Amino acid sequence: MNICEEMEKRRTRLLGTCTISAFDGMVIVPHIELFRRVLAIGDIHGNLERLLSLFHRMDYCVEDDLLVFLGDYIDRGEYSAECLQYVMKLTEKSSHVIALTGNHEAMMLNYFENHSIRDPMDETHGWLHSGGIQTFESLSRVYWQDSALYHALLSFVLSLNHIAAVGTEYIFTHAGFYPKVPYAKQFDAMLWLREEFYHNYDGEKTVVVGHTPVQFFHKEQTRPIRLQNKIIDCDTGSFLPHGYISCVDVKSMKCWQSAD
Ligand SMILES: [Mn+2]
Repeated sequence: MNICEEMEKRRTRLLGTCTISAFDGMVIVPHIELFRRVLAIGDIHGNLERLLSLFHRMDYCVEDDLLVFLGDYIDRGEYSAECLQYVMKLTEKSSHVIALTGNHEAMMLNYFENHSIRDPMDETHGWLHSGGIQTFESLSRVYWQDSALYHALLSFVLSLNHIAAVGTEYIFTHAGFYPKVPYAKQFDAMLWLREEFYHNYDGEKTVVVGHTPVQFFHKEQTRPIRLQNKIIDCDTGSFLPHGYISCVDVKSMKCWQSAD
């Protein structure tokens, strides 16, 4: 069974209910009619100031909105632990908040499989060269001040989901996916795909992703973009000097962004 069939099979089972179900990293939201907006937030990368600025502007309502974070909360920016904590708190308050994993969270978990926050940084690990140094420093501040919070943040990262099927129309994942491949065979694809996915995706559903700053498509681009083959890219370069963190309502295609 390919991933689309797996998601549809699980959605069919939930049709009589409004329950949002998460199993083994796959989230199913059976209906979207009940939500005023279906919001996606692109990459954050430790930029707490831009994250707070976005929330100040987007008029978020925990009862009426479905909110999906597309991953990459950490790395490059100085406030990675604080950004993780902000997203974790929102998921604790409501089941209408879905947090997906990005490749940066996966790299961080890979680091901590063999290293401890109490040891000096292992400069040879690739994560630290992808912006992980800032995250390591931000997490070690938390560790020495509040080790319970540190462990909660790590558990939260371990609990992040890979993909969400929302209603009949939408799929959310960090980077992309192969519609014809089984779910369990494409964890790396969901974290890392870029051009191959943008060029070849021809599925029926709209796919909402982050991962590649829109500035990569056009240098002057600053708002989320919708490609011709039903891909919406919400990553607006939160770590770039003139970048933003963006939120898109995929129902109306309205967009809110952090301040300049
Ligand atoms: Mn990414």
